[in-house]
Amino acid sequence: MERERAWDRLSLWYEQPARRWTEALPLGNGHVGAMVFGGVSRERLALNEDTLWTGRGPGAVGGEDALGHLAPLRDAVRRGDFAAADAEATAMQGPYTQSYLPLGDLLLDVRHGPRRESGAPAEAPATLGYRRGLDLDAAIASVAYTCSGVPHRREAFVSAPDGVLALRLSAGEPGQVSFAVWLESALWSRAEPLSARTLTLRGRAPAHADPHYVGSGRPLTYGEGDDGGGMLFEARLEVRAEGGRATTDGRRLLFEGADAATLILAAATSFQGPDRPPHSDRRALAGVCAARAEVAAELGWDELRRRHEADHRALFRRVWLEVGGPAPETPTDARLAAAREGADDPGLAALYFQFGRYLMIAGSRPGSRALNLQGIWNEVLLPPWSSNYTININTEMNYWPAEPGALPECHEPLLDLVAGLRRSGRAAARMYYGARGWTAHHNTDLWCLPNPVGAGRGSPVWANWAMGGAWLCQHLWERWAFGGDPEFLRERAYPAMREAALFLLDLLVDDGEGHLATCPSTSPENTFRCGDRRAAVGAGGTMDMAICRELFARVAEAARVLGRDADLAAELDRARERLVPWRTGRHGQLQEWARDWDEAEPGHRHMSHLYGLHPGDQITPRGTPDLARAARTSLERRLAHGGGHTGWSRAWLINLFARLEDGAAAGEHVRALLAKSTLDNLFDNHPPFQIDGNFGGTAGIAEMLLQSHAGEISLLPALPPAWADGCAEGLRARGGYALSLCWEGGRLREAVLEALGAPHWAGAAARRARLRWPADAEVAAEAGGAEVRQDSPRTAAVGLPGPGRCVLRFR
Ligand code: FUC
Repeated sequence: MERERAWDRLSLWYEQPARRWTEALPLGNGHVGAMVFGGVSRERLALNEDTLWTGRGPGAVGGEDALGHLAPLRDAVRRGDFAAADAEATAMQGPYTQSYLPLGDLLLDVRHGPRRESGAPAEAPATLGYRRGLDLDAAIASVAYTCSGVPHRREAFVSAPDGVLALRLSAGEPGQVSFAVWLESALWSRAEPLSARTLTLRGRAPAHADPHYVGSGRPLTYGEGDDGGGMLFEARLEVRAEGGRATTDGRRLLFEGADAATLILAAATSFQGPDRPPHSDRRALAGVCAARAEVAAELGWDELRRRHEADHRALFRRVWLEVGGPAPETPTDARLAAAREGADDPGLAALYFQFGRYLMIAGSRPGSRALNLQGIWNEVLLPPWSSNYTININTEMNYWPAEPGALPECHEPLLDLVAGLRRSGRAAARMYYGARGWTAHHNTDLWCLPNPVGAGRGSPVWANWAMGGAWLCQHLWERWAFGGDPEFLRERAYPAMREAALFLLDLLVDDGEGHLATCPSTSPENTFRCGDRRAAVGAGGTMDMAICRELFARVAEAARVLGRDADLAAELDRARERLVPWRTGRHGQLQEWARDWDEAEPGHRHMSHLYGLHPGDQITPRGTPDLARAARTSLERRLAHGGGHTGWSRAWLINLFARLEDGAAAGEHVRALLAKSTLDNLFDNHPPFQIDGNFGGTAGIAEMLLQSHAGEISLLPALPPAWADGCAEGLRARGGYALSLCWEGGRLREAVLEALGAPHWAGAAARRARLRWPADAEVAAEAGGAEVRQDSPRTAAVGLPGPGRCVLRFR
């Protein structure tokens, strides 16, 4: 299936500079993030560093009085006094999370044409042919225009191999690059030139932030002195101009008449990991930034760029997706505007998919922090929901595309977050529930805060949900299911999953009818009606049960694979059998709670009770047709009442309909995501900007093309009619496979199944996969030693002799 891949067409581009942050274009290496505005005379790169958060270090988990409320809460639930249960839950709450911060801005005043008298006002220069863009394949943002007959060009990237932001200014004629550059931050900080070519910004973050929604009069509090609390941060800029003159005015660096200039910026903080307070050694921090910036400056632009592109492409080029024809010569904002008017642009969906993969590479790399609500890009001091990790859907959604999108390395930061929560969450399990194991609630932060937040004032409908850790364990399992690394299963996945399961065993109570039910239990973030009241807290909510069922089964399976803990595996099997079963309510819907209560908000954005359909795998159209039908009824009810109104909610719908194998509905929700919940720079709009919808949408598109959760690899399970022709290459499937698919006129033409060298399966004499395709077909295989046995008009068993590939053609 060798066809030309037009990587150079994978760009976002615009004919005007960004007027606001959500029009600027994101760069990043997991640690340092930058939003490039592309102004002609004033350029702004808004900067972030992934560890720059408020807080003094890991805090106390609270919960000193929580246990005293647990028995009364459970009593109240048993009595059906849900108002009392909510009140007891509220009384259990501990402190809020800390907040992710912006670092500051790299600013340039660029002069075009002859030098003005000093003090003369800057005029907006007339430009021709302005174009700015983000090349997703090179991970380079660029600005190009002609001014007074001279072409000017700027390019920027954030390099993972060299750990710096690099920006180059050049012009089509010698001596035409003149500019002033400086650094600013809204945090306590000081910017200072160290020479005519070096600038530093040194600052300190607040020791504490209240979330914006608490409405505190003084939300940010600074501590005293460099060791009195609050993260230290530093940015160092090195400029290497070619030709011309370099000076400083004490605040800015000034360059006059250069041929070109390369700017290198390194940034770091005093973060030492989630378990320790930040250090207070300014000199060490300065040393880190100086070394990084100077080494990179020595390498020079061409070499930095070469290394950066090679590093990025090694990840990005694993997957190619083309739907519809080649990209039109239309700026991205104009394509979006047309989509908002109802145009169907499947190519824009493909671009959105690759943008999602780009954002994952730019925002999440081994050793970096996990992607938060805004990835690593945040420009405001008090961001929405603290730009934290909301783990009752949003953070998990961020990582849905990591494995199918062939970016397992980028999954690592989330798995590190789980490891941190396992350490911090043991205290929360003990203090709040008297339980073994570890737990985390609905959100967390840089410091791996594990407790229910709300400080006695929050709503239990979000705060008192203790399943965050258990949901995150799904990611450990998925890493194993896709990657097949037994050492990972043994050393990292199993120990954390096992302890999370112990916590759940201790959270379960008898529901009075012989079933085991989590208590307290909420269904994020919907309330139920009972009488004339709304309430949040009950026992055995549908999502909780789905998560318990999933985790218990996986821990038991892992124990058997590893030959360990036979007694625990048996106990988990028994407990799983006793969990409150799936229930169908009077509307034919999958019940959201153990009882058939009405939802206070039937159009609620969360689809919590559908966890078993997606991201879980317990509900499938062929395996559990009745449940799949009930899930569809629930979805339709949500939609009939306005569901899907936030970006991430819409993105979840794409995945859910893909799992129901309904390509037409999935395609409609992709269109709605683009039309209603996407900003001009393709960032997801909650509103406001929140990045989960980008990743959820990306995962949903992958899920429409390839699924592997139901014991078989399903090709084009939910192809929308409007995506008649296309090609997807390199998507990954569970069991350690990469798939390439080509279709025409809505029919699959060719599939290539490649067995990857996953350690667990590589040793096996043969790899066996079961394939399913959408329409009746006759398969002609070009097997290269593979054994293909078609056993129905739509399925075949494929055996590959170890790693290798096999090509299937469909007639
Ligand atoms: C959950 C959602 C909100 C928002 C917030 C960050 O509380 O219900 O819509 O995404 O997280």
